[in-house]
Amino acid sequence: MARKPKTIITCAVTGAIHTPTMSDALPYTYDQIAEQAIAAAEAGASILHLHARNPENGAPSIDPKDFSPFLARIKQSTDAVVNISTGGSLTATIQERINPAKTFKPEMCSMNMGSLNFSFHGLAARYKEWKFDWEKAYVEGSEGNIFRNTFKDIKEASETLAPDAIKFEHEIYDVGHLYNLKAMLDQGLFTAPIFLQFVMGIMGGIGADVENLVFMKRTADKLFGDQYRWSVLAAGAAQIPLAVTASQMGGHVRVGLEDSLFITRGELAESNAAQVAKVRRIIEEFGNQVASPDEAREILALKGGDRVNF
Ligand code: KMH
Ligand code: ZN
Repeated sequence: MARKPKTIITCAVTGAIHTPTMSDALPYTYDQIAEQAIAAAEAGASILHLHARNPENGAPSIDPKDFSPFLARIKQSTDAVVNISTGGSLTATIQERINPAKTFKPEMCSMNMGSLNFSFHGLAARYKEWKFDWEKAYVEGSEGNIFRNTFKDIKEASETLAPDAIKFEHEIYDVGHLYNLKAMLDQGLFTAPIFLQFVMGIMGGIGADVENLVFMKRTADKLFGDQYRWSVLAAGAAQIPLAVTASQMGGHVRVGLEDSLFITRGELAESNAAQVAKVRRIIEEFGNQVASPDEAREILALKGGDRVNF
């Protein structure tokens, strides 16, 4: 019998959705981001999806100077693949958003495959007191946000980053984004194997349930045949259940405090590593093996950790 392919765990360490008030575990200083990323890698994450934050107040940052300190530490302490977000702001231009990836030339970066309403304003009602001034308006203001990723934006991003051989984590928030990706793949903008991240449960995107996942996967099979690898991230309480389902369907998984602050329904996770350890334990109990960073490099055809600029 053929061996089951290994499962890649990505850990998205801090993101730009949650705010410091929502969990004491959410890392935002350079040291906290580095320490939690390294611990997540030690727990079994072979890819680290990284955003930066202002180290004083935890506000999301896309300034390369807020990436440098933790990138250097992560590189010294782990062999994990670094994936830098190009979606760290719902209001900045595409050139501003890709600046960190252009600067540091990581092995991977995110690539958001369509424009959508992207809102988490519903979280605001849960908190009466906020740790920092910016948080309440930021969370409430997402009700009016359009996350802009036009065809032109995506083309500009991929053409700017192409000379650096960065593999994209294509963020697919709904089924139409698969068709966007297909059209752009056919134009020669991306290199196979492409890596799809099915993003489920964001307000503005597809809901997080198994039927939707099967539909997305079937559509991807139809469009991309054997030219793609895939993973699932589900927001909030669906995170670990849908990750386990994905792993049983032959997909890879993404966890991390970027997309869910919880370890189980109603209980905050104490760290990113705790979520990685939990999903790893379950998927191994169900018969899968977790990919090492070098195995992830092979599965996704990455350029190698020695060809980055940090
Ligand atoms: N937090 C995800 C829902 C990006 O960084 O480019 C979206 C995301 C986008 O990870
Ligand atoms: Zn992200």
